Amino acid sequence: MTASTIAAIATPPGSGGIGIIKISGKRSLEIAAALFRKSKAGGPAQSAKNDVVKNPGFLSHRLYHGHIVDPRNGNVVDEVLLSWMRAPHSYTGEDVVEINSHSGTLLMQHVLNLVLQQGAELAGPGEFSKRAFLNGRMDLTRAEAVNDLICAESASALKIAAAQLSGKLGERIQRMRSVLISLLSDVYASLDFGDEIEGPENRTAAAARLQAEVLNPLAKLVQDHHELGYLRSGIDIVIAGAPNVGKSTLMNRLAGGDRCIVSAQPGTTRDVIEQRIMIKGLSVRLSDTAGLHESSDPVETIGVAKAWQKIPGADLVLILIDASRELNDWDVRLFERITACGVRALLVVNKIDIETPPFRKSLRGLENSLPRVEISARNGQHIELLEEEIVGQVTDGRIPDASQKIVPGLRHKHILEKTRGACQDALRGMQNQEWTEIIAADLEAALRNLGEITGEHYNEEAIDALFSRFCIGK
Ligand SMILES: Nc1nc2c(ncn2[C@@H]2O[C@H](COP(=O)(O)OP(=O)(O)OP(=O)(O)O)[C@@H](O)[C@H]2O)c(=O)[nH]1
Ligand SMILES: [Mg+2]
Repeated sequence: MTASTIAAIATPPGSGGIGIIKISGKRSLEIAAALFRKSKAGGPAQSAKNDVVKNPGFLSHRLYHGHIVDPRNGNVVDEVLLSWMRAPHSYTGEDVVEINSHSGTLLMQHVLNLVLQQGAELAGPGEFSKRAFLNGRMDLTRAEAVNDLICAESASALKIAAAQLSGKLGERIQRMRSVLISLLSDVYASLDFGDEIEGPENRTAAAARLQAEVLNPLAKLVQDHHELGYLRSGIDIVIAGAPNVGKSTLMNRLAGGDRCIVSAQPGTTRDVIEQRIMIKGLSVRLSDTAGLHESSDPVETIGVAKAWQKIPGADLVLILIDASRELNDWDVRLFERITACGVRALLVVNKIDIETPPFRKSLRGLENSLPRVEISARNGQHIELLEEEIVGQVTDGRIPDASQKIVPGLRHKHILEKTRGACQDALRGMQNQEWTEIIAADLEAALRNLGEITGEHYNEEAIDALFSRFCIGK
């Protein structure tokens, strides 16, 4: 357990009914008690057990009404509710005090300052969660899930975080670890006792077990990261095309608002405009971009460059073309250049309400090289079809129930792949009758790697980096 006592404002800044100042560490109750004047004089009822003996006047996990008083002048600062959660039965596993004050930026800062003046240190981002992890209150996957819950931007992201917080990913990892431990103990035994354990049939059985109980589940987790990652973080869709084809009109239509300027003048949009929207339950970051063409205007040129930067990283690009005019060489070159980026793309034929007869002939086969939807962004025709096609491109047509899913994040995926490499080496060793020591080393590496996901094995820098992405007060 860490020696210092830390404190921070745990609720978001701004005015509101209640704000919470959280203190964690050995001195938390002593510090809070120095600032708190309880409403009713005297201690709690006789039922008080150890808590009262150790900390006169306070029972763990109870709420106390009273006032925060500035000890330097006796002035009342706020009327509050105070709770004390005795170690180890708290979020961090340490003594924790929470002061529920009224929420105002200055007021809470004042209360926090008083707490710091009593000797608490200001908590860094994620420091409460880091202590919870270091004190064994939760493994790394669950600590990460707490942050995911806070940052979730869609219902599916919330469900995945909740499943991870309940320990689903951690349990899956632990199951594979225990298989590796069991395989390793057989390998060690064969080192001690020689051939009778290490015979070829035992190696075949060990290889089969490694494949079925570790390598296959590892592959499935990596696959789910790729295929279901959109449930966690949503997808990036970029609307791209020549000037004036109706990109901003489509953005406004899909977002159901008036976010982007639309005008008959080409070159209206000059920057990337992002908006988070939901399409049939799918969380989407939608980007409208500047019309792609060669411009002499320096501002427009920057906008076009930004659009090109955005395209390769998209999960899906909607390539818009305009049915009210013939396609020209530039349109075709644009189409080819976008598809050459290797991104998933959809051809969206816009303005079908004013389609011109020569348009079809000018398509030159483009219409068959990508999935295609024909719409009128202005009057909303076939927008529903477009939305279905978008969802179909990312999923197999149906968004699965995220509460049943384990979807590893990016950090997990990297470690899972590393583990897979080590397991494949061990498997090859078993199949090729390699030295037992070499197989043992590969299995040990795999075990260590998996331990990085749950936090059994960690290096301090990586842990600091991970928790520093959390918010202050969590
Ligand atoms: N008739 C018709 N007009 C449309 C449709 N979509 C867009 N327009 C019109 O086309 C013009 C250009 O629309 P924008 O949405 O500004 O086009 P853009 O691709 O964003 O243009 P830039 O930002 O200049 O590249 C506007 O006058 C729109 O009203 C459509 O489906 N049908
Ligand atoms: Mg525009």
